[in-house]
Amino acid sequence: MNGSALKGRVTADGSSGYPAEPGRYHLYLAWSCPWAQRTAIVRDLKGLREVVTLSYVEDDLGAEGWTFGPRRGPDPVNGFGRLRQAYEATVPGYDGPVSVPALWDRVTGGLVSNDYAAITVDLGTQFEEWGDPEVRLYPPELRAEIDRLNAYLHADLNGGAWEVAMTTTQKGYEAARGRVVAVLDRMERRLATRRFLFGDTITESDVWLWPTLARFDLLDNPLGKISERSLSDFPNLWAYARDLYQRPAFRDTTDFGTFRRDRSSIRRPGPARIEVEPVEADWELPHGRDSVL
Ligand SMILES: N[C@@H](CCC(=O)N[C@@H](CS)C(=O)NCC(=O)O)C(=O)O
Repeated sequence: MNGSALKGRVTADGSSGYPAEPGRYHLYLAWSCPWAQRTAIVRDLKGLREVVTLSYVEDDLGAEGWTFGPRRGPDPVNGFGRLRQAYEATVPGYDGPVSVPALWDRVTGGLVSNDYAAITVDLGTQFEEWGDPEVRLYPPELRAEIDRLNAYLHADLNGGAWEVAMTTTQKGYEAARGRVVAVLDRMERRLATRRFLFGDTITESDVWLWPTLARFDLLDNPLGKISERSLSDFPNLWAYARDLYQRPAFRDTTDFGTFRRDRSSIRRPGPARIEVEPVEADWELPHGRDSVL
């Protein structure tokens, strides 16, 4: 799952060759993809809807890879039929992985990056001239801690949930699901006394955690058979997840329908797994988190 081939960076001063500018960059995303969603959330939280455009590929990854089509609309920038064409326009003869998110540059006529971690940081920090300066997703004084927490979340929760589905041994299954549940328990405790992971404002870490929480009951848990507990069995985490969902940046970038589809064929056989069915939750319930600081 790892291995972003395109590593360009957008910078406020343009020193990287890709200066931050309004109307110049475009995000190619897929509704189902949690890493892609992170970039859409950051764009929205920073108030960059008018500055960086975005569009979505079709929901299903088919034999041709990601394609543009009737449900999610055409490619509004290049009119490509397949996302692969954007990669080929960037690197002639490109034969590596074609993934979302991918950031397109209208000026050079190629992709800047398909590295979701770099894209969220650049959107969150390099567009200050146009974005909302009050929104500090990656404040310098917290960067080391945010990076540490994000690495942990990514390995044990985001990637961990995937490992549970992919493991073929009983031992691997028990170990992998234990790691996922340990993250949920830890975050549950952390959020007892803090509204967001780093206190009273949303940071990059919340943007990393949330897409997996949003997919837990409908996708990751029924797919990997991770835990008998659903998200609502972690009361702080569940209220926190709703607190975020009830903001446009999270709500407008989420389509629960794309998480609901049956992906059980992906799961590897081998381990005897617990029974877990998809759970429909009410994301509109009041979250009651205003008093948590
Ligand atoms: N580029 C990222 C990956 C982002 C990613 O995994 N995107 C998935 C969707 S969530 C994708 O586009 N996969 C395409 C494929 O598997 O062919 C990485 O290197 O880790």
